[in-house]
Amino acid sequence: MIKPDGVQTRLIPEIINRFEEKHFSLKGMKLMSVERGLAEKHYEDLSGEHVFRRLVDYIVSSGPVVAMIWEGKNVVETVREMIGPTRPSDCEYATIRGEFGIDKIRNVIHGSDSVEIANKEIALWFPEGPVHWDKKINNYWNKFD
Ligand code: IDP
Ligand code: MG
Repeated sequence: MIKPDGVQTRLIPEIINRFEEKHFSLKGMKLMSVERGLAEKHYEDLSGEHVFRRLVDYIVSSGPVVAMIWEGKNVVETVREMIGPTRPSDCEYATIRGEFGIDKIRNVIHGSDSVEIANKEIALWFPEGPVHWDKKINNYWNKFD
């Protein structure tokens, strides 16, 4: 999920490009304002932490986010590596947060921790489900030449 600061600083194409260059496949994407209930559910593991209220306020009131579903080999682990650690100043430069993150709250992007959590987050953010590509498209897309 590209966080509000990532959208505000015009990083949508940069981030999509990085994942497409890794040959991951986009299976869902939407620009959306986040309702408080959704933000609270998304970050419920942090509900006991001091940062929870600030984080939820940030997500619901700082502009839209881009929710995405990406598929590919080791996608969850690789995307976490491409994003970098939570605090941008702890990141290697060549990571998304290392290059573009401002601080711990405004750290550009959320990535799921594990495949299990990714599936839960997909159900939460995309109740309509991912886009299913018809495999035949790969054979037919150029028949209109
Ligand atoms: P992650 O996004 O690197 O997985 P989590 O520990 O899951 O980090 O925390 C979720 C988000 O909550 C972080 O991306 C960050 O924006 C925010 N956050 C976590 N801990 C702090 C903190 O101590 N100060 C400010 N923001 C925090
Ligand atoms: Mg996390």
